[in-house]
Amino acid sequence: MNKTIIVSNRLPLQIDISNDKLRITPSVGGLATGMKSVHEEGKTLWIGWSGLKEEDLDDTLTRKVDQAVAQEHCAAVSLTGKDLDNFYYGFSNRTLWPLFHYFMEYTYFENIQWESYKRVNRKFADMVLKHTDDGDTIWIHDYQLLLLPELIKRERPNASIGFFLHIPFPSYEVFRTMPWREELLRGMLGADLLGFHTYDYERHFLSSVRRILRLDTHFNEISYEGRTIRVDSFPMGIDYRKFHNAAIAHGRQNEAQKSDLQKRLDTHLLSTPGAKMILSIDRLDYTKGIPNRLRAFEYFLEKYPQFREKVRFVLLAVPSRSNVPQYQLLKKETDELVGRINGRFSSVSWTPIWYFYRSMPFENLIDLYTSCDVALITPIRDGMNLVAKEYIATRVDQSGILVLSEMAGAAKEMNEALLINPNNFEQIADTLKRALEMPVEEQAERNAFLQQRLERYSVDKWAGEFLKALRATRKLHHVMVSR
Ligand code: GDG
Repeated sequence: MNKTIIVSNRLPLQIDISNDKLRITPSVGGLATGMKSVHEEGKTLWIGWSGLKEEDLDDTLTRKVDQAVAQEHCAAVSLTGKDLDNFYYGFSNRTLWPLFHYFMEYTYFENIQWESYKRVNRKFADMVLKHTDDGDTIWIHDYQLLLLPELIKRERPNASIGFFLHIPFPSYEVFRTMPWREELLRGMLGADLLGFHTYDYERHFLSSVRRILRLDTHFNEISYEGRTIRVDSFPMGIDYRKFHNAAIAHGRQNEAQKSDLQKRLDTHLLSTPGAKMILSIDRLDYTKGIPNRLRAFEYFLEKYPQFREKVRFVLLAVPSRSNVPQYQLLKKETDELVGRINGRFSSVSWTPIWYFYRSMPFENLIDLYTSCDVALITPIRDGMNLVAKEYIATRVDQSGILVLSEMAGAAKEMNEALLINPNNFEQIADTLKRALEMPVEEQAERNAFLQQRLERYSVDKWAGEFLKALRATRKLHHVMVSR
Protein backbone atom coordinates (compact mmCIF):
# COMPACT_ATOMS: atom_id res chain seq x y z
CA MET A 1 0.00 0.00 0.00
CA ASN A 2 1.24 3.50 -0.81
CA LYS A 3 2.23 5.62 2.16
CA THR A 4 2.22 9.34 2.91
CA ILE A 5 5.40 10.81 4.38
CA ILE A 6 5.74 14.29 5.90
CA VAL A 7 9.23 15.79 5.99
CA SER A 8 10.27 18.90 7.91
CA ASN A 9 13.42 20.17 9.55
CA ARG A 10 12.15 19.45 13.08
CA LEU A 11 9.96 16.62 14.25
CA PRO A 12 6.82 17.94 15.90
CA LEU A 13 8.05 16.87 19.32
CA GLN A 14 10.42 17.87 22.06
CA ILE A 15 12.58 15.16 23.63
CA ASP A 16 14.10 15.67 27.08
CA ILE A 17 16.56 13.19 28.55
CA SER A 18 17.31 12.91 32.23
CA ASN A 19 19.02 9.90 33.85
CA ASP A 20 18.81 8.05 30.52
CA LYS A 21 15.01 8.39 30.57
CA LEU A 22 13.21 10.09 27.68
CA ARG A 23 10.29 12.47 27.99
CA ILE A 24 8.44 13.41 24.82
CA THR A 25 6.18 16.48 24.56
CA PRO A 26 4.60 18.15 21.51
CA SER A 27 6.54 21.20 20.30
CA VAL A 28 5.57 24.83 19.68
CA GLY A 29 5.73 26.53 16.27
CA GLY A 30 3.68 27.32 13.18
CA LEU A 31 4.33 24.12 11.28
CA ALA A 32 4.13 21.75 14.26
CA THR A 33 0.85 23.29 15.33
CA GLY A 34 -0.56 23.29 11.82
CA MET A 35 0.27 19.76 10.70
CA LYS A 36 -0.53 18.12 14.01
CA SER A 37 -4.11 17.34 13.16
CA VAL A 38 -3.03 15.66 9.90
CA HIS A 39 -0.39 13.57 11.60
CA GLU A 40 -2.59 12.65 14.56
CA GLU A 41 -4.67 10.44 12.29
CA GLY A 42 -1.67 8.10 12.52
CA LYS A 43 -1.57 7.11 8.86
CA THR A 44 1.54 9.11 8.06
CA LEU A 45 5.22 8.89 8.90
CA TRP A 46 6.93 12.18 9.83
CA ILE A 47 10.67 12.48 9.13
CA GLY A 48 12.79 15.23 10.71
CA TRP A 49 15.48 16.11 13.23
CA SER A 50 14.76 15.06 16.82
CA GLY A 51 16.26 18.17 18.41
CA LEU A 52 19.16 16.15 19.92
CA LYS A 53 22.75 16.44 18.68
CA GLU A 54 24.43 13.29 17.40
CA GLU A 55 27.43 13.69 19.71
CA ASP A 56 25.19 13.89 22.79
CA LEU A 57 23.81 10.37 22.17
CA ASP A 58 25.62 7.06 22.62
CA ASP A 59 24.39 3.92 20.79
CA THR A 60 21.97 2.94 23.53
CA LEU A 61 20.40 6.39 23.70
CA THR A 62 20.19 6.61 19.91
CA ARG A 63 18.26 3.32 19.89
CA LYS A 64 15.96 4.57 22.64
CA VAL A 65 15.29 7.81 20.75
CA ASP A 66 14.58 5.90 17.53
CA GLN A 67 12.14 3.62 19.33
CA ALA A 68 10.42 6.47 21.15
CA VAL A 69 9.93 8.55 18.00
CA ALA A 70 8.76 5.47 16.07
CA GLN A 71 5.92 5.14 18.57
CA GLU A 72 4.86 8.65 17.57
CA HIS A 73 4.96 7.61 13.88
CA CYS A 74 8.17 9.56 13.33
CA ALA A 75 11.72 8.81 12.15
CA ALA A 76 14.68 10.92 13.26
CA VAL A 77 17.41 12.35 11.01
CA SER A 78 20.67 12.63 12.92
CA LEU A 79 22.46 16.01 12.94
CA THR A 80 25.77 16.99 14.52
CA GLY A 81 26.54 20.25 16.29
CA LYS A 82 28.49 21.32 13.22
CA ASP A 83 25.50 20.60 10.95
CA LEU A 84 23.38 22.76 13.21
CA ASP A 85 25.86 25.64 13.16
CA ASN A 86 26.29 25.66 9.40
CA PHE A 87 23.04 24.25 8.02
CA TYR A 88 20.47 25.44 10.56
CA TYR A 89 21.83 28.58 12.23
CA GLY A 90 23.97 29.20 9.14
CA PHE A 91 22.49 28.80 5.67
CA SER A 92 18.85 28.35 6.75
CA ASN A 93 18.69 31.18 9.25
CA ARG A 94 21.44 33.59 8.19
CA THR A 95 20.93 33.30 4.44
CA LEU A 96 17.53 31.99 3.38
CA TRP A 97 15.41 33.34 6.24
CA PRO A 98 16.58 36.98 6.04
CA LEU A 99 16.74 37.03 2.24
CA PHE A 100 13.26 35.57 1.78
CA HIS A 101 11.91 38.14 4.28
CA TYR A 102 13.64 41.01 2.41
CA PHE A 103 16.22 41.64 5.17
CA MET A 104 19.11 41.82 2.73
CA GLU A 105 21.37 43.63 5.19
CA TYR A 106 21.14 40.58 7.51
CA THR A 107 21.91 38.06 4.75
CA TYR A 108 25.26 36.22 4.72
CA PHE A 109 26.44 34.22 1.73
CA GLU A 110 29.04 31.73 2.91
CA ASN A 111 30.28 28.77 0.97
CA ILE A 112 30.92 26.58 4.03
CA GLN A 113 27.31 27.03 5.06
CA TRP A 114 26.01 26.29 1.58
CA GLU A 115 28.08 23.07 1.47
CA SER A 116 26.61 22.06 4.80
CA TYR A 117 23.09 22.84 3.54
CA LYS A 118 23.66 20.48 0.62
CA ARG A 119 25.08 17.77 2.90
CA VAL A 120 22.19 17.95 5.34
CA ASN A 121 19.59 17.91 2.56
CA ARG A 122 21.37 14.72 1.38
CA LYS A 123 21.05 13.25 4.91
CA PHE A 124 17.32 13.94 4.83
CA ALA A 125 17.08 12.40 1.35
CA ASP A 126 18.78 9.20 2.56
CA MET A 127 16.31 8.88 5.43
CA VAL A 128 13.33 9.53 3.15
CA LEU A 129 14.59 7.01 0.58
CA LYS A 130 15.03 4.42 3.33
CA HIS A 131 11.36 4.75 4.26
CA THR A 132 9.70 5.12 0.86
CA ASP A 133 8.80 3.15 -2.24
CA ASP A 134 8.27 4.58 -5.67
CA GLY A 135 4.49 5.12 -5.53
CA ASP A 136 4.46 6.95 -2.17
CA THR A 137 3.34 10.50 -1.52
CA ILE A 138 5.96 12.73 0.07
CA TRP A 139 5.11 16.15 1.44
CA ILE A 140 8.19 18.28 2.16
CA HIS A 141 8.01 21.45 4.24
CA ASP A 142 9.88 24.68 4.24
CA TYR A 143 13.02 26.58 3.46
CA GLN A 144 15.49 24.28 5.22
CA LEU A 145 14.78 21.58 2.63
CA LEU A 146 14.69 23.35 -0.73
CA LEU A 147 17.04 20.82 -2.34
CA LEU A 148 15.21 17.74 -1.09
CA PRO A 149 12.53 17.41 -3.80
CA GLU A 150 15.14 16.98 -6.55
CA LEU A 151 17.26 14.56 -4.50
CA ILE A 152 14.22 12.32 -4.00
CA LYS A 153 12.79 12.70 -7.50
CA ARG A 154 16.03 11.43 -9.03
CA GLU A 155 15.72 8.14 -7.21
CA ARG A 156 11.94 7.83 -6.86
CA PRO A 157 10.66 9.19 -10.18
CA ASN A 158 7.16 7.85 -9.58
CA ALA A 159 6.72 9.18 -6.07
CA SER A 160 4.30 12.11 -5.77
CA ILE A 161 6.33 14.90 -4.26
CA GLY A 162 4.74 18.01 -2.82
CA PHE A 163 6.62 20.99 -1.41
CA PHE A 164 5.15 23.76 0.72
CA LEU A 165 7.01 26.96 1.60
CA HIS A 166 5.88 28.46 4.92
CA ILE A 167 7.70 31.77 4.47
CA PRO A 168 7.39 34.35 1.67
CA PHE A 169 9.05 33.71 -1.68
CA PRO A 170 10.75 37.03 -2.47
CA SER A 171 10.54 38.99 -5.67
CA TYR A 172 12.95 38.12 -8.50
CA GLU A 173 15.02 41.26 -7.81
CA VAL A 174 15.78 39.99 -4.31
CA PHE A 175 16.08 36.28 -5.10
CA ARG A 176 18.53 36.91 -7.94
CA THR A 177 21.14 38.13 -5.44
CA MET A 178 21.51 34.56 -4.14
CA PRO A 179 24.75 32.97 -5.46
CA TRP A 180 23.14 29.51 -5.55
CA ARG A 181 19.82 30.64 -7.03
CA GLU A 182 19.85 28.09 -9.86
CA GLU A 183 20.61 25.09 -7.67
CA LEU A 184 17.89 26.13 -5.23
CA LEU A 185 15.25 26.51 -7.95
CA ARG A 186 16.19 23.19 -9.54
CA GLY A 187 16.04 21.58 -6.10
CA MET A 188 12.48 22.83 -5.64
CA LEU A 189 11.46 21.74 -9.14
CA GLY A 190 11.95 18.10 -8.12
CA ALA A 191 8.44 18.47 -6.67
CA ASP A 192 5.27 17.79 -8.68
CA LEU A 193 3.34 20.43 -6.77
CA LEU A 194 4.76 23.57 -5.14
CA GLY A 195 2.54 25.37 -2.66
CA PHE A 196 2.78 28.90 -1.22
CA HIS A 197 0.62 30.80 1.27
CA THR A 198 -0.37 33.55 -1.17
CA TYR A 199 -0.72 34.25 -4.85
CA ASP A 200 2.04 36.89 -4.64
CA TYR A 201 4.64 34.38 -3.40
CA GLU A 202 3.55 31.99 -6.16
CA ARG A 203 3.93 34.73 -8.75
CA HIS A 204 7.40 35.66 -7.47
CA PHE A 205 8.50 32.04 -7.69
CA LEU A 206 7.23 31.64 -11.25
CA SER A 207 8.96 34.83 -12.25
CA SER A 208 12.31 33.57 -10.88
CA VAL A 209 11.85 30.24 -12.67
CA ARG A 210 11.26 32.07 -15.96
CA ARG A 211 14.04 34.58 -15.62
CA ILE A 212 16.76 32.56 -13.92
CA LEU A 213 16.21 29.11 -15.43
CA ARG A 214 14.72 30.44 -18.70
CA LEU A 215 11.90 27.91 -18.49
CA ASP A 216 8.50 28.41 -20.06
CA THR A 217 5.58 28.67 -17.70
CA HIS A 218 1.97 28.34 -18.78
CA PHE A 219 -0.34 29.97 -16.24
CA ASN A 220 0.69 28.09 -13.09
CA GLU A 221 2.37 25.16 -14.80
CA ILE A 222 6.03 24.58 -15.58
CA SER A 223 7.31 22.02 -18.09
CA TYR A 224 10.57 20.66 -16.82
CA GLU A 225 12.53 17.54 -17.76
CA GLY A 226 9.47 15.92 -19.31
CA ARG A 227 7.26 16.61 -16.29
CA THR A 228 4.50 19.10 -15.67
CA ILE A 229 4.91 20.86 -12.33
CA ARG A 230 2.05 22.78 -10.79
CA VAL A 231 2.46 25.85 -8.62
CA ASP A 232 -0.43 27.09 -6.49
CA SER A 233 -1.39 29.03 -3.40
CA PHE A 234 -2.78 27.27 -0.34
CA PRO A 235 -3.31 29.73 2.52
CA MET A 236 -2.72 27.75 5.68
CA GLY A 237 -5.52 27.68 8.26
CA ILE A 238 -5.64 26.74 11.93
CA ASP A 239 -7.34 24.02 13.95
CA TYR A 240 -10.30 26.35 14.44
CA ARG A 241 -12.38 23.98 16.60
CA LYS A 242 -9.49 23.37 18.97
CA PHE A 243 -9.05 27.08 19.70
CA HIS A 244 -12.75 27.90 19.70
CA ASN A 245 -13.68 24.99 22.00
CA ALA A 246 -10.78 25.72 24.33
CA ALA A 247 -12.07 29.29 24.63
CA ILE A 248 -15.62 28.06 25.38
CA ALA A 249 -14.28 25.72 28.09
CA HIS A 250 -12.16 28.60 29.41
CA GLY A 251 -15.27 30.75 29.83
CA ARG A 252 -16.88 28.06 32.02
CA GLN A 253 -13.95 27.75 34.45
CA ASN A 254 -14.66 28.35 38.12
CA GLU A 255 -12.22 30.25 40.32
CA ALA A 256 -10.35 27.12 41.40
CA GLN A 257 -9.78 26.01 37.80
CA LYS A 258 -8.25 29.31 36.70
CA SER A 259 -4.53 29.58 36.02
CA ASP A 260 -2.36 31.98 38.00
CA LEU A 261 -1.98 34.09 34.87
CA GLN A 262 -5.76 34.30 34.45
CA LYS A 263 -6.17 35.34 38.08
CA ARG A 264 -3.63 38.11 37.56
CA LEU A 265 -5.40 39.23 34.39
CA ASP A 266 -8.77 39.24 36.24
CA THR A 267 -7.33 41.24 39.13
CA HIS A 268 -5.99 43.82 36.74
CA LEU A 269 -9.33 44.16 34.97
CA LEU A 270 -11.29 44.40 38.24
CA SER A 271 -8.97 46.97 39.74
CA THR A 272 -9.17 49.26 36.71
CA PRO A 273 -12.78 49.30 35.47
CA GLY A 274 -13.03 50.03 31.76
CA ALA A 275 -9.35 49.23 31.24
CA LYS A 276 -8.47 47.53 27.97
CA MET A 277 -5.75 45.08 27.10
CA ILE A 278 -3.72 44.86 23.93
CA LEU A 279 -1.92 41.62 23.09
CA SER A 280 0.89 40.48 20.85
CA ILE A 281 2.41 37.02 20.60
CA ASP A 282 5.34 36.04 18.41
CA ARG A 283 8.69 34.33 18.37
CA LEU A 284 11.33 36.94 19.09
CA ASP A 285 12.26 37.40 15.43
CA TYR A 286 13.25 40.56 13.56
CA THR A 287 10.65 39.80 10.87
CA LYS A 288 7.86 40.16 13.44
CA GLY A 289 8.37 43.91 13.90
CA ILE A 290 8.49 43.92 17.70
CA PRO A 291 10.63 47.08 18.15
CA ASN A 292 8.45 48.95 15.65
CA ARG A 293 5.38 47.84 17.52
CA LEU A 294 6.78 49.06 20.82
CA ARG A 295 7.75 52.41 19.33
CA ALA A 296 4.30 52.75 17.79
CA PHE A 297 2.72 51.98 21.17
CA GLU A 298 4.93 54.59 22.79
CA TYR A 299 3.83 57.10 20.17
CA PHE A 300 0.20 56.14 20.78
CA LEU A 301 0.59 56.95 24.50
CA GLU A 302 2.18 60.28 23.57
CA LYS A 303 -0.42 61.21 20.99
CA TYR A 304 -3.46 60.03 22.97
CA PRO A 305 -2.60 60.65 26.66
CA GLN A 306 -6.22 59.93 27.61
CA PHE A 307 -5.37 56.23 27.26
CA ARG A 308 -2.60 56.32 29.86
CA GLU A 309 -3.56 54.18 32.89
CA LYS A 310 -6.41 52.81 30.73
CA VAL A 311 -4.59 50.34 28.50
CA ARG A 312 -2.08 47.62 29.10
CA PHE A 313 0.04 46.04 26.41
CA VAL A 314 0.76 42.33 27.03
CA LEU A 315 3.79 41.37 24.97
CA LEU A 316 4.65 37.67 24.76
CA ALA A 317 7.95 37.08 22.95
CA VAL A 318 8.92 33.44 22.60
CA PRO A 319 12.71 32.76 22.62
CA SER A 320 13.95 31.74 19.19
CA ARG A 321 17.30 31.07 17.42
CA SER A 322 19.20 32.77 20.22
CA ASN A 323 22.53 31.53 18.75
CA VAL A 324 22.20 33.90 15.80
CA PRO A 325 23.72 37.35 16.55
CA GLN A 326 20.81 39.33 15.10
CA TYR A 327 18.42 37.61 17.48
CA GLN A 328 20.65 38.48 20.45
CA LEU A 329 20.67 42.11 19.35
CA LEU A 330 16.92 42.07 18.95
CA LYS A 331 16.51 40.71 22.47
CA LYS A 332 18.65 43.54 23.82
CA GLU A 333 16.73 46.14 21.82
CA THR A 334 13.37 44.76 22.97
CA ASP A 335 14.43 44.65 26.64
CA GLU A 336 15.67 48.23 26.42
CA LEU A 337 12.57 49.53 24.69
CA VAL A 338 10.23 47.90 27.19
CA GLY A 339 12.35 49.30 30.01
CA ARG A 340 12.39 52.76 28.51
CA ILE A 341 8.65 52.93 27.81
CA ASN A 342 7.71 51.49 31.20
CA GLY A 343 10.18 53.84 32.88
CA ARG A 344 8.75 56.80 31.04
CA PHE A 345 5.01 56.21 31.51
CA SER A 346 4.54 53.97 34.59
CA SER A 347 2.72 55.29 37.63
CA VAL A 348 2.42 53.82 41.12
CA SER A 349 -0.64 51.84 40.04
CA TRP A 350 0.07 51.22 36.34
CA THR A 351 2.74 49.67 34.13
CA PRO A 352 1.95 50.11 30.43
CA ILE A 353 3.72 46.95 29.20
CA TRP A 354 3.68 43.47 30.64
CA TYR A 355 6.56 41.71 28.95
CA PHE A 356 6.98 37.94 28.98
CA TYR A 357 10.08 36.43 27.35
CA ARG A 358 9.26 32.73 27.43
CA SER A 359 7.12 30.09 25.86
CA MET A 360 3.76 29.48 27.56
CA PRO A 361 1.59 26.38 27.77
CA PHE A 362 -1.44 26.26 25.49
CA GLU A 363 -3.85 27.03 28.41
CA ASN A 364 -2.06 30.33 29.08
CA LEU A 365 -2.21 31.21 25.41
CA ILE A 366 -5.99 30.82 25.64
CA ASP A 367 -6.01 32.98 28.82
CA LEU A 368 -4.28 35.74 26.86
CA TYR A 369 -6.32 35.45 23.66
CA THR A 370 -9.62 35.51 25.54
CA SER A 371 -8.70 38.31 27.99
CA CYS A 372 -7.31 40.87 25.53
CA ASP A 373 -9.51 43.35 23.69
CA VAL A 374 -7.11 44.03 20.85
CA ALA A 375 -4.49 41.86 19.12
CA LEU A 376 -1.72 44.03 17.69
CA ILE A 377 0.19 41.97 15.12
CA THR A 378 2.65 44.01 13.12
CA PRO A 379 5.23 41.89 11.25
CA ILE A 380 7.54 43.60 8.77
CA ARG A 381 7.19 40.40 6.68
CA ASP A 382 5.45 37.16 7.57
CA GLY A 383 4.59 34.16 5.39
CA MET A 384 1.14 33.82 6.93
CA ASN A 385 0.87 34.45 10.74
CA LEU A 386 -1.26 31.95 12.57
CA VAL A 387 -1.49 33.96 15.79
CA ALA A 388 -3.82 36.44 14.04
CA LYS A 389 -6.13 33.58 13.10
CA GLU A 390 -5.98 31.94 16.53
CA TYR A 391 -6.93 35.20 18.26
CA ILE A 392 -10.09 35.52 16.18
CA ALA A 393 -10.98 31.84 16.69
CA THR A 394 -11.01 32.27 20.49
CA ARG A 395 -13.37 35.26 20.50
CA VAL A 396 -16.50 33.25 21.22
CA ASP A 397 -18.70 36.29 21.91
CA GLN A 398 -17.33 37.89 18.73
CA SER A 399 -15.84 40.84 20.60
CA GLY A 400 -12.21 41.84 20.03
CA ILE A 401 -10.35 43.63 17.28
CA LEU A 402 -7.46 42.37 15.23
CA VAL A 403 -4.98 45.05 14.11
CA LEU A 404 -2.86 43.31 11.49
CA SER A 405 0.09 44.22 9.29
CA GLU A 406 -0.50 44.26 5.54
CA MET A 407 2.84 42.45 5.26
CA ALA A 408 1.51 39.23 6.80
CA GLY A 409 0.20 36.64 4.36
CA ALA A 410 -2.87 36.41 6.64
CA ALA A 411 -3.88 39.96 5.68
CA LYS A 412 -4.88 38.70 2.23
CA GLU A 413 -7.73 36.68 3.75
CA MET A 414 -8.55 38.87 6.74
CA ASN A 415 -9.90 42.03 5.20
CA GLU A 416 -12.29 42.65 8.10
CA ALA A 417 -9.33 43.15 10.43
CA LEU A 418 -7.90 46.68 10.75
CA LEU A 419 -4.95 46.51 8.37
CA ILE A 420 -1.91 48.72 8.94
CA ASN A 421 1.51 49.36 7.46
CA PRO A 422 3.97 48.36 10.22
CA ASN A 423 6.27 51.29 9.38
CA ASN A 424 3.55 53.91 9.73
CA PHE A 425 3.41 54.84 13.44
CA GLU A 426 0.84 57.56 12.83
CA GLN A 427 -1.49 55.02 11.26
CA ILE A 428 -0.86 52.43 13.99
CA ALA A 429 -1.56 54.94 16.76
CA ASP A 430 -4.79 56.11 15.09
CA THR A 431 -5.86 52.53 14.39
CA LEU A 432 -5.24 51.52 18.00
CA LYS A 433 -7.47 54.37 19.12
CA ARG A 434 -10.12 53.30 16.64
CA ALA A 435 -9.86 49.68 17.83
CA LEU A 436 -10.15 50.62 21.49
CA GLU A 437 -13.21 52.73 20.79
CA MET A 438 -14.95 50.45 18.31
CA PRO A 439 -18.59 49.67 19.18
CA VAL A 440 -19.21 46.02 20.05
CA GLU A 441 -21.72 45.70 17.18
CA GLU A 442 -19.04 46.57 14.65
CA GLN A 443 -16.57 44.19 16.30
CA ALA A 444 -19.11 41.36 16.08
CA GLU A 445 -19.93 42.13 12.47
CA ARG A 446 -16.29 41.98 11.44
CA ASN A 447 -15.48 38.91 13.52
CA ALA A 448 -18.50 36.95 12.29
CA PHE A 449 -17.09 37.06 8.74
CA LEU A 450 -13.59 36.23 9.88
CA GLN A 451 -14.71 33.32 12.03
CA GLN A 452 -16.85 31.81 9.29
CA ARG A 453 -13.92 31.85 6.90
CA LEU A 454 -11.46 30.46 9.44
CA GLU A 455 -13.83 27.66 10.38
CA ARG A 456 -14.37 26.71 6.74
CA TYR A 457 -10.68 26.84 5.74
CA SER A 458 -9.27 25.03 8.75
CA VAL A 459 -5.85 23.41 8.72
CA ASP A 460 -7.41 20.01 7.88
CA LYS A 461 -8.98 21.53 4.81
CA TRP A 462 -5.63 23.12 3.88
CA ALA A 463 -3.78 19.81 4.13
CA GLY A 464 -6.60 17.97 2.36
CA GLU A 465 -6.66 20.47 -0.52
CA PHE A 466 -2.89 20.29 -0.90
CA LEU A 467 -2.86 16.49 -0.99
CA LYS A 468 -5.83 16.44 -3.40
CA ALA A 469 -4.04 18.84 -5.74
CA LEU A 470 -0.88 16.72 -5.49
CA ARG A 471 -2.80 13.61 -6.55
CA ALA A 472 -4.39 15.52 -9.43
CA THR A 473 -0.98 16.78 -10.60
CA ARG A 474 0.41 13.27 -10.72
CA LYS A 475 -2.62 12.04 -12.66
CA LEU A 476 -2.13 14.86 -15.13
CA HIS A 477 1.50 13.80 -15.49
CA HIS A 478 0.57 10.16 -16.16
CA VAL A 479 -1.96 11.21 -18.83
CA MET A 480 0.67 13.39 -20.55
CA VAL A 481 3.32 10.64 -20.42
CA SER A 482 1.03 7.93 -21.79
CA ARG A 483 -0.12 10.12 -24.71
C1 GDG B 1 6.10 30.14 10.28
C2 GDG B 1 5.99 31.41 9.41
C3 GDG B 1 3.57 30.92 9.07
C4 GDG B 1 3.60 30.86 19.84
N1 GDG B 1 4.01 31.07 21.08
C5 GDG B 1 3.56 30.05 21.83
C6 GDG B 1 2.86 29.19 21.00
N2 GDG B 1 2.91 29.70 19.79
C7 GDG B 1 2.29 29.10 18.58
C8 GDG B 1 1.15 29.96 18.10
C9 GDG B 1 1.14 29.65 16.61
C10 GDG B 1 2.61 29.35 16.31
O1 GDG B 1 3.25 29.08 17.54
C11 GDG B 1 3.31 30.53 15.65
O2 GDG B 1 2.94 30.56 14.30
P1 GDG B 1 3.12 31.84 13.37
O3 GDG B 1 2.42 31.57 12.09
O4 GDG B 1 2.56 33.03 14.06
O5 GDG B 1 4.67 32.09 13.21
P2 GDG B 1 6.05 31.25 12.87
O6 GDG B 1 6.47 30.46 14.04
O7 GDG B 1 7.02 32.29 12.42
O8 GDG B 1 5.70 30.27 11.66
C12 GDG B 1 4.59 31.98 9.51
C13 GDG B 1 3.80 29.61 9.82
O9 GDG B 1 5.16 29.18 9.72
C14 GDG B 1 2.90 28.51 9.25
O10 GDG B 1 3.10 28.33 7.90
O11 GDG B 1 2.27 31.38 9.40
O12 GDG B 1 4.46 33.09 8.63
O13 GDG B 1 6.95 32.38 9.80
O14 GDG B 1 0.39 28.51 16.34
O15 GDG B 1 -0.01 29.56 18.79
N3 GDG B 1 2.26 28.08 21.45
C15 GDG B 1 2.38 27.80 22.78
N4 GDG B 1 3.08 28.59 23.63
C16 GDG B 1 3.69 29.71 23.20
O16 GDG B 1 4.32 30.41 24.00
N5 GDG B 1 1.78 26.69 23.26
